[in-house]
Amino acid sequence: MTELIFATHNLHKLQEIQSLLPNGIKLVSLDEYGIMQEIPETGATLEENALIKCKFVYDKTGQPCFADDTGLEVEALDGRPGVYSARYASLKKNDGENIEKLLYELQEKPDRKARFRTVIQLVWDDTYIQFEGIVNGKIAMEPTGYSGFGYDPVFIPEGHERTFAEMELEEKNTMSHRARAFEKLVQWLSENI
Ligand code: ITT
Repeated sequence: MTELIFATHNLHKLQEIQSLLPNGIKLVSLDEYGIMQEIPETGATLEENALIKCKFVYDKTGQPCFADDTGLEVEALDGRPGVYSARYASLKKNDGENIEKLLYELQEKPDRKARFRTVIQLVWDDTYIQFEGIVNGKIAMEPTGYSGFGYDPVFIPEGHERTFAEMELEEKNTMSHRARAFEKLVQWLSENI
């Protein structure tokens, strides 16, 4: 059994990845290692933040681990909120306020194209490697649905009529940015360990 620490404090991310795990991989949470403090995200890109989070945990534990940094990139806002998605409206990391600000900024804009981008950083025996996952879509006119987290109530993936928040976790996992990045990680592990 391969044990991998997931360097996140976000229980929704943990739940999504948990349900994507193939046989033979066991996920270990930060709680199980007693790592409770918030990991500073001071990078200027998703790539930098994923590396910071992963390295923080690897330096403390020496165990194989990975981190996920995700951003919502909105075309009409030149890619914002992007790496600042969590603290878009304020330093408080409040999902409701972030959505409110996003809808306000898009009020006058006809182009509502957006994408979620996830960068997963893995460290395995001193090998550092990143995997990217992207899902294209658009921003809804108003929040709908109660599943998921973050910006899910306003994100409609391409080819669908419903937001991620109107989908069960299993359906989101068939197409999400996170699932696509994690799939690449699993593939890498199957070829390299
Ligand atoms: P960790 O750093 O502990 O992993 P976090 O919640 O701070 O957790 P991020 O910095 O990656 O994670 O998240 C950036 C923002 O994007 C934050 O507001 C999330 O709620 C949002 N987000 C991330 N993944 C999402 C998803 O799958 N659906 C909707 N919103 C998401």
